[in-house]
Amino acid sequence: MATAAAHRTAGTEPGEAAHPAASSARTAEQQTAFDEAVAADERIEPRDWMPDAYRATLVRQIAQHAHSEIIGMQPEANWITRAPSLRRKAILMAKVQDEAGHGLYLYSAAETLGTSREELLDKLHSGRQKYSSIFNYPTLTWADVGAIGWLVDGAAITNQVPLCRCSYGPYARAMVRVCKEESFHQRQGYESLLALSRGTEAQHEMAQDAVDRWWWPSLMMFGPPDDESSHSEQSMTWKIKRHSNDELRQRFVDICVPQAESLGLTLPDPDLAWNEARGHYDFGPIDWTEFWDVLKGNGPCNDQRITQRRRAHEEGAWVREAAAAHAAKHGKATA
Ligand code: FAQ
Repeated sequence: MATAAAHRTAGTEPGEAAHPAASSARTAEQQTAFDEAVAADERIEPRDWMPDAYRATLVRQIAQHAHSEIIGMQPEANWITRAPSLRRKAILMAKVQDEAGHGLYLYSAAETLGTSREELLDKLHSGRQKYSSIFNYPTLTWADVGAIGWLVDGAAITNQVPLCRCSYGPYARAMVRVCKEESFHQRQGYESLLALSRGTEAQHEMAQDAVDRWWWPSLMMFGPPDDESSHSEQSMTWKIKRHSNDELRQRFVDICVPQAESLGLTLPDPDLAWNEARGHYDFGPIDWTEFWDVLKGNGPCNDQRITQRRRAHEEGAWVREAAAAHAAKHGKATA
């Protein structure tokens, strides 16, 4: 919408009066253009005017998402040296590298909102920003790698496919590629679990044990129930989020039940049952005390994850310095 876009562009027009009344009229005009663009399903782009709270919400969510991708490398990387075959090792290394790539797209998307990667990493390292609760659980056996692929990547896709239609352009576009890669991750996890489930009795038990441990934390990934979700309503009005936490959680359960049957594994929930009237599976209560406890830092691996992240950052300082020196030298040579 060309007219709305013209009003949306941030900044003061040349010669525009700095009078407070003129400035507040201009802001009202920009707010209207922003609201119209969101209502018309247009994309908001980095140089467009946007409300401060919209920008802050995006930075919060994108940063948390980016941090989840890079912290999420740790649980699976734990198994790279112990993968049971060269094929599995090569697949796992590629997957973990993909997660690093997702982190990069997302930090770049956050940079378009005026926040530097250094600032966001500093907030992660000092505990001022979050990452997904799911990555505070340990990977105890090789089957956990399959369970993460099937359930954690599966939950991530369910949550992220609607984000491809997020109102903020750079985030939505990053999600398109992320979702394609996550879809491959989900399938490799499923295939790996299937091989274990159809293997020896001990392998089948290992796969079942992994699913038993990862099922409930995967459901928690979608965030608190709708009546306790502080941001959902506003984020849905802004079309950052397209569905509520509970809607996406239900969609995920509905997808997983038949897949678990095909895998020959059971989901650890005695209340799981098809509800003809609702057209969905009913499922048992989620332990929200555990969820909030993990968010407070009391999960089984919170300390380990953040300590490892800080160490990796410190040990990588020379790489960043060398890359910056190279870029500066290259820039001078070009000039
Ligand atoms: N963990 O009001 P809401 C992946 C916080 S990527 C930790 O409902 P919102 C790929 C929330 O921040 C996984 N904190 O919040 C992969 C807020 O606290 P705040 C990450 C959580 O933002 C696979 C408070 O609770 N995906 O797995 C969680 O509207 C395998 C109230 O909650 C994304 O980040 C949680 N699970 O909805 C990588 C997707 N849930 O900030 C490696 C994008 C909620 O006020 C290996 N994010 N909180 O202090 C989103 O869609 C949303 O941010 C939600 C939360 C749905 C996660």
